Amino acid sequence: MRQHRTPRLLGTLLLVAAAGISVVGAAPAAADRTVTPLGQVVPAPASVDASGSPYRITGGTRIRVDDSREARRIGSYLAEVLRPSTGYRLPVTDDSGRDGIRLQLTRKDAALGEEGYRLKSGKGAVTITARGPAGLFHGVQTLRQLLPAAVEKDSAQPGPWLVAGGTITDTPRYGYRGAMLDVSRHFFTVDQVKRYIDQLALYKVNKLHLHLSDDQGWRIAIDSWPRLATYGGSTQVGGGPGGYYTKAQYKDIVKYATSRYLEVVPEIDMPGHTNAALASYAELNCDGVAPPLYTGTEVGFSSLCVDKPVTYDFVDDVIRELAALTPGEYLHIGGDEAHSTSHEDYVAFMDKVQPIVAKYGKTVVGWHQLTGATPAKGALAQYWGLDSTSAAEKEQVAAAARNGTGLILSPADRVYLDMKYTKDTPLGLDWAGYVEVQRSYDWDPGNYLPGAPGSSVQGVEAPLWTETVSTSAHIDYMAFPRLPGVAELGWSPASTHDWDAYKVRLAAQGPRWDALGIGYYRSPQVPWPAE
Ligand code: TNX
Repeated sequence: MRQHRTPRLLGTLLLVAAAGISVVGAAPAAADRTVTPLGQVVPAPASVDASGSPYRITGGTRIRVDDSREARRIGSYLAEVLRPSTGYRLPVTDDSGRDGIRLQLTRKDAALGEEGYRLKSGKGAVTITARGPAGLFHGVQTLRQLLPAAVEKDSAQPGPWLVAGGTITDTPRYGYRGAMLDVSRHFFTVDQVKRYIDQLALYKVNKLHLHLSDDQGWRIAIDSWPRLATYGGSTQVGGGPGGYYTKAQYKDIVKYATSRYLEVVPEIDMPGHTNAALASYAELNCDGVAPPLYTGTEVGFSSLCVDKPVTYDFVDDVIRELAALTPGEYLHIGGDEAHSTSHEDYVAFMDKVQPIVAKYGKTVVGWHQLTGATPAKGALAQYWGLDSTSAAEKEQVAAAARNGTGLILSPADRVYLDMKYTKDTPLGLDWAGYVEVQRSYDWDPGNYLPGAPGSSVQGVEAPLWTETVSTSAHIDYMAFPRLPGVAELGWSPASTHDWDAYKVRLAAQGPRWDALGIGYYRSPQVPWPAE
């Protein structure tokens, strides 16, 4: 019965899609959910041409991959997503053929860049082509979203498994599309971080910024200063046991992130936010006295001792060991809320520390206070101000941007995932205000900061501070449904930006999160389908 309806339904969808209108209203009837319109994806694809017959995955479908390690690996990843719910065998093969699910790496189409892809779907095949493996992987995420939400379940479901006919050609707006997890205020295990990585990958996020140190805990083993982890990592907000990553565990996170085409950006926050380090080694303190470990949530009370030579031995060792563990380009040195460091000391400190980052082959990222010192050539500043931030502070950042400092935009009153949604939502802080879903999505990174050239914007990042967040269920609830909106700001062309269309696409993600076991905030701003 359902299939008989499909051609007529499809005709309607095509007409509507051609008119550039979004397709699914709130609470569509069950039969209408059979074929997801090609454009109903988060982040919105750059270009959609809906035409032709749908492709159907069946028990005989094969996943045909190029004869390359990366394509084969991505093919197996896709098979692992599809097998439990479809109940099909879905063998991955490098036998060429014109049918099935085809994953192809070809350098031909320069316009796709390293992260773009083309997805073509028709009667006999759905073919994803990309220049680089990251593009192929992002195309696979799109394919997942074009299948019914039940495809995400881990037990056999009825289907049918149809992919609407036509072509998506898709490339990202920005190269830096990040999410930050604060593993210092509360510690999160390797498995919890992997779970978040999988969620980020669904939305084509390509940077995982790990906030590895703060007043409440030091979370990465450093061989030359072992007490940082063993003592400085031994607690967390509220006084729990804390924890830290051994080098092998950190490498495991990096490897897992890499397999999902995310680059890990590690942060060691300094010169402030350093109580855990100061507590671990008395000699790092100007008075030579180690303070006690800290389990509260105040900020701005700690500082490394800027005048002591040992401070720079410490920084050099930490950055050297961390850089050696990190294949990515960036190393984040924090630099925020150094309220216990004089301005003069702050500038002197940053002048000494940034060259250490360069010495170990990494590019500096710092919170935007770094623009109050002299950002190194090539450094990125991460802006975390709000609408109410003073014009002078915004101008300081904009002036640095005009001078060549790249920007990552993380406005706290838009994309801080630790802000409460409303006064009644249980978790989160509210110092930057309440951040509902529309507020989080409805701004343009391209002309956000007055006086900063659009070309200085490298992308966006959604930080999740964890003073009030201590479990994966908490992460789910704070990140969903805001995170996909930030991911879309990073990926989709500005021309697709439209809250009314977005909220309908976002609503269609709800059943996917249900299927994946992601508990989300059911914002009244979003027309979730009836359960
Ligand atoms: C400000 S944003 C901080 C963090 C807190 C956060 C809580 C920034 C660079 N610093 O230390 O965790 O607010 O929202």
